[in-house]
Amino acid sequence: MSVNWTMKQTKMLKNENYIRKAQALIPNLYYRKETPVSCLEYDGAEKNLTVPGQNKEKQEGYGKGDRIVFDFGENHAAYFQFTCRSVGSPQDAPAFLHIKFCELEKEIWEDCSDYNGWISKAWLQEEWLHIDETPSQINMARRYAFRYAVITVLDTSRKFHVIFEDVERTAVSAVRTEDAVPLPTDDPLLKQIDEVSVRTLANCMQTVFEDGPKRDRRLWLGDLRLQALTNYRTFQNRDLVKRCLYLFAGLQNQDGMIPACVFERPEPHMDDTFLLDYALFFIPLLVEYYEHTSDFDTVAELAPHALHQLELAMQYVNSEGIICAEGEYHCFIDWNEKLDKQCSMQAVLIYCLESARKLCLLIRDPKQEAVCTDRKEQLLAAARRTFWDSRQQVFVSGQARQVSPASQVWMILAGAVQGQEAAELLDRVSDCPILMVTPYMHHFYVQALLLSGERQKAIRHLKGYWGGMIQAGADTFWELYNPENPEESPYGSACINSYCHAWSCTPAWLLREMHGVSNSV
Ligand code: RAM
Repeated sequence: MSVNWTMKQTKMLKNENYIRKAQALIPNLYYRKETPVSCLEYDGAEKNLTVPGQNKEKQEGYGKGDRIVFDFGENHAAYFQFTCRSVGSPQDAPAFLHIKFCELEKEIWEDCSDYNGWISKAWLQEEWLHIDETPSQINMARRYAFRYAVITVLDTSRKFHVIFEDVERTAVSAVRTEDAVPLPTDDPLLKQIDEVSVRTLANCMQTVFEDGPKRDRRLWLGDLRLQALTNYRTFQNRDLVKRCLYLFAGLQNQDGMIPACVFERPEPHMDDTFLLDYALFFIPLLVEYYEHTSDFDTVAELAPHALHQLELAMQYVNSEGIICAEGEYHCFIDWNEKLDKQCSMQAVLIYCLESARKLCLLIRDPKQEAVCTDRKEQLLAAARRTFWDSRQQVFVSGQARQVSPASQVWMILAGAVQGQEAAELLDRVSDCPILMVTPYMHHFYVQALLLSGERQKAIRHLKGYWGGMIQAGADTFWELYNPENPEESPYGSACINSYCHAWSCTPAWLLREMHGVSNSV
């Protein structure tokens, strides 16, 4: 599979006033020096890390083919630095090193040299270094996401070997995990899931809410919404959300559509990627921002842009009341390539019409509010007519009338079915082969369970799915997790997957909500 969401001939309309407001909110970052909790060796053949002999580390040093793993104990967005010294005869050649940064232990053994997926291999976290003089203090310029730094000595010479000293990393984030509002639970697994969620979010909070510190390291709208919601309950950093709101509102295409993602540097600019569901999520994002901050001025200023996303989407609603933007705009929903998204997209539109209705109430526009209510009813009725399969008692999607959990989840979130009926609907697709593969989609599944009154099942799912990642070695949650296929990747290889991905941080929000932790900022 290869995905192309690029829109040709896109012009950027930049609102300098909004961008100025966004730039005034660039946060100061926290930097923390950390040293490895252990230094280990392995020979490459065996997946076995061993403690190096005292001699080797200090006197003999490391030569061609040696590999050393510095384990920092936890995955973090960080800069890496060390001193390289030589031992033996005078250094008569450069020391040649390969350095690889791994979020998970399994990546230490992974050979990604033949990676040929559709996302750039430049995201692979590795560097080749020539060190001409020793001792040399090496400060690696790029920021990485890693728990393990793996140094392979590609060559020294017959005359000298190298040793590594003062190995440390400088972890960086806009927040400190210790400042997160605590979760009052005695359940050890939920505590652990929460800790990992909070760490995941903290790593993704940089000068914007990044999707992942390994990749793509930028602000995506769908990810932002879930991060913002989790942030209100944990770090309560209102300004970072506000900054991101202004970045999106300040960078639109010629039709006023908000892009799926934006870049910060060298100057804020938009990507020419547009996703209809993401653009629509600007509406609930803004309403939720108000609900958690009471910042009316920002909401009033940005509301017209939010409501405009609705107008853009409504253009694609056909005479039967069904959204058909295919060929014009894509929508995301989940990374399962087999998923038919038509039904989910209709539900997202209905869901966002409800948010738009709330927004109109907030800005005291009763006329618009009534329009939203009418449209919502029409689209709901059309959805029931078109997608409800009364024989199977499920929502189906597309020409092939595909049954998927995603379609049911989104229809429940859109309010098409409620209570016991919704709970039974979710039960009916529990064995469906069209799996949800991202924590992003699993999050909405948990929300649908909660909305259907299935609290116990929601907790069970949190424990099973997010707990499953922990069992598989996660200390931050992943971009993608399919328990049935651990190597699943939308990009052609798991080498490029991100193992600290913000949209998977939501248990920290859901659990606080379930435990009644307040949400004011
Ligand atoms: C991925 C990003 C991001 C997601 C988009 C749709 O490449 O990492 O998390 O929002 O795709």
